[in-house]
Amino acid sequence: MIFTSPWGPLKNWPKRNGAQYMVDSPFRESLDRPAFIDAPTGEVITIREQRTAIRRLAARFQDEYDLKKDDVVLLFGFNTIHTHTIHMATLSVLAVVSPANIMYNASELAHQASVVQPKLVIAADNKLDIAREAIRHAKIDTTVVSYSQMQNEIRHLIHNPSAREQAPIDCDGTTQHAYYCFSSGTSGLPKGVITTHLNIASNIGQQVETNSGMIRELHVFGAVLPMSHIYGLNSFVWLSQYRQVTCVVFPSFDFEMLLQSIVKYRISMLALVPPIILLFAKHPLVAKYPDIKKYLKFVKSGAAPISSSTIDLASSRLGNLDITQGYGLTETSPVTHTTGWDEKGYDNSTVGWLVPSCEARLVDPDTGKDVGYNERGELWVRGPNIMAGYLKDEKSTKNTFSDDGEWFKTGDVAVVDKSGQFQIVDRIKELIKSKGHQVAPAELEAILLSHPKVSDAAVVGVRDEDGVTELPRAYAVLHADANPRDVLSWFNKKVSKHKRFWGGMVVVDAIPKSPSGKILRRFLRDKKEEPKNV
Ligand code: 4UV
Repeated sequence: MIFTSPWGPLKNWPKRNGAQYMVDSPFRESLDRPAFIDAPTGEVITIREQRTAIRRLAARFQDEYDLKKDDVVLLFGFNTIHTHTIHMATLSVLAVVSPANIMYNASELAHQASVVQPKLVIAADNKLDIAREAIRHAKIDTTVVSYSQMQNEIRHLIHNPSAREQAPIDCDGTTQHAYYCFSSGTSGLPKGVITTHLNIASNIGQQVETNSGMIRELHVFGAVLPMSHIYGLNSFVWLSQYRQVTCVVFPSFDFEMLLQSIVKYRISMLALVPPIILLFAKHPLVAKYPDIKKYLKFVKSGAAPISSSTIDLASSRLGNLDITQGYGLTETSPVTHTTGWDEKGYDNSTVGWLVPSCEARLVDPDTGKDVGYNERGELWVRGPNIMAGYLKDEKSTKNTFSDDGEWFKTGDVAVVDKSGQFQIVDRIKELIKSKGHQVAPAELEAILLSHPKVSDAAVVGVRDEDGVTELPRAYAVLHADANPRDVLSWFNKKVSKHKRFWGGMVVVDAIPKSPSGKILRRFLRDKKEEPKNV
């Protein structure tokens, strides 16, 4: 049974350069409106300045950095008011943006760099050492520049009328690569997701054509989430600018600065992840800023499951504003489900309806047969926003699509009710979501197993006390003379902070496996007794 969007098909399939799609936005706010404001300093770039900067930076990328079609720019930075300019200038010249998680250490970044082979790396000033070490590890010959240098170049270009300008080069957006974000998909190590110009631009259209409250009103967006992850990338780099709303940028997460900034900049729309919604629900600081209720109108939660009770609690503390859920994956560019144009009948325990031109099936993973309304099945989707595949990884690409190549298998289990609203009820893939960040168990297991005193290991996600995030937990079989604490501190030095075993490390005699040798993750995840942590 194929489920379809209540909004029908997408009216406009943007098949050209995505940077041109942005310029052609039908929204016509004043060009003097701030496009981005830096929350800590108040620095502004207007829509007009940004448009000029994109054309001039595109030319500079060609002339000074020799960027050509299909070259890759690896971005290893915090959110800035110029991130959008860098993305659009790169896409304008048909080069590809590969954004990396700013929390990565050198070996994690080296993995991404060795897959995408960047021609240019732009790294945050305090991350240049990590970027250079990663490039050495990956044995790549590339140019590394700092964000402050790039930002100074952009500021200079805005005020240099003699600078050459390059408009977005026309291309076939259905095949031209735009992004390589990294996702572990259903299993294994993080892989480069090929997002085409059509994928990302159509996903903006798919949201705009639902005309949800988020888009209908002229909001001020708060960009708290990293623009290096598909959720922040889509919401702030793309949707906010297509809608021509002002976007207030937070280089890193600081809850009090967020609360202050909601009042200072009159932020009305926030796209968040469940642990931040929980702060709004429970943190005492919220009471210190009663005016946030005046400004905040719309909050979205996505990237991980959240309970209705947490949503309701946060909503009531914020003057009963709308908190809705969105759902998506890096591989789906990302939004496949959202709320409606007036949110009538919307149930906040669901992720809403399919977006235009996105179709779904629910398939019983055991029998391979489709299920109907109110039955659990793995969510399969298709539409213009589904990735072209994993970069240089045909096997993983093949495994993640149905045998006929038509349907993308999300690895999530969903239920749909008669109104067409989907609820995400389980995850059958290995992936752990820790505070909205992806953690790939296979990656952590491989690191643990490289310790000479670890003979077997499995990593699963466990829920934290508040139930708003998962934490990685290891089960390890150790040699008799191993000291578990030493193993753990050795491991912690090898991974970025969000991948540490915050859910503990449990020493066991054996890892439960299927006859074919697959780790029985569900058995470990469902273990009820509290294990003895190291
Ligand atoms: O690949 P990824 O890290 O991608 C994301 C994207 C989340 C977005 C993006 C845009 C939105 O507008 C939005 O509302 C949400 O997280 O991880 C994909 C996996 O995260 C889980 C699910 O297991 C996906 O396969 N996930 C994402 N959203 C939800 C979720 C949700 N609302 N409820 C439950 N799980």
